[in-house]
Amino acid sequence: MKKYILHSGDAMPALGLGTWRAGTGELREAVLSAMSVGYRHFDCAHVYGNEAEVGEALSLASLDRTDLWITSKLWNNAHTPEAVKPALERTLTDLRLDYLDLYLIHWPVHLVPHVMYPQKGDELLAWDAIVIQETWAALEECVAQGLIRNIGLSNFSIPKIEAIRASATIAPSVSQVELHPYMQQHAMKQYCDQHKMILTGFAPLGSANRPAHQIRPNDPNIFVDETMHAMATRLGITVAQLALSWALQRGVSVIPKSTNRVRLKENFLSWKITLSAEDMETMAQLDQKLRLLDGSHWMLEGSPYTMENLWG
Ligand code: NDP
Ligand code: 1BO
Repeated sequence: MKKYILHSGDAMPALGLGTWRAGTGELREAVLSAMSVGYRHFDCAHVYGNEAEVGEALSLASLDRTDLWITSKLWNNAHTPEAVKPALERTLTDLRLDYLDLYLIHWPVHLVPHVMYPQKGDELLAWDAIVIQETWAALEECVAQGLIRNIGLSNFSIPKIEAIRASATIAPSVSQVELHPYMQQHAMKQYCDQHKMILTGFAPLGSANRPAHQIRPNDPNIFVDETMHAMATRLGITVAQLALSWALQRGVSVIPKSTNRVRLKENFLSWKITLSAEDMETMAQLDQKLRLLDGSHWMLEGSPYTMENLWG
């Protein structure tokens, strides 16, 4: 498997398994299947509510810890500096690990402590209510204590990453953002290359299983895209493999979710596919700069978050 080298010198497998919205009871088997197929990178998060299932599967594997790459994410209700280490320890306990390879701040959104999913606007705190640089410093302290090897950001815009970099002792090593043929993230890729950060694309297949309230009637779907379908057929690969190999060939890390053994293997094999320059160019033409997961669920009535201040 192709690997990307982070600031620390650690090597992250380019393709990993996503775990969001994997059904209860099916993720343990999916992680075991994935490991048998060759996956070594797993993308987790406390808010997914299934880290214990991942941990159970990891504990059953006969792989060295150093052969695995485990990412998790700090949830939005634990951004105060004193909340960071307890949140990390909970994740480590659930995953049955001594350390994480990578820990990301999940969203640039603060929630009132103990609120997992806000139901009303006053359960969200304004962005300046917590100094995110202090959250970052608490993560750096966890690195110093050997609980995390690398730290990064998820759903952070370039100006928000810059604000962290300005005072960081340990620079962010990964930016995880939505990335698929309709949301290609060229500016973020250029920024990451400039700062030797790794860009990880979430929802690389278009997140068909995202919550219903996040699906708009006219949202495009890579699986019914005529251009992609024709190209995949000509190349003798699947549309999923086309989307994943296109991202990998751009130097992006991808974390497709599947709990189906056949699709797990199909996705994994994408790293062996090479597309021609012409096919890469055709894929580039599909960009719509379209967020399928646009964060509108943070914009409840009375919430301090807007599209402009979330993504700007
Ligand atoms: P994906 O783009 O990975 O799509 C997953 C969906 O595609 C599932 O319904 C899956 O079904 C289906 N699928 C998987 N492989 C194939 C295939 N080969 N052919 C057809 N269908 C397929 O969406 P996600 O939203 O899950 O994103 C991937 C991961 O990124 C998440 O699981 C999570 O780890 C991370 N993420 C991070 C976010 C963040 O805020 N940082 C936000 C969103 C995601 P099935 O399982 O049945 O195969
Ligand atoms: C709200 C959680 C999005 C998936 O990471």
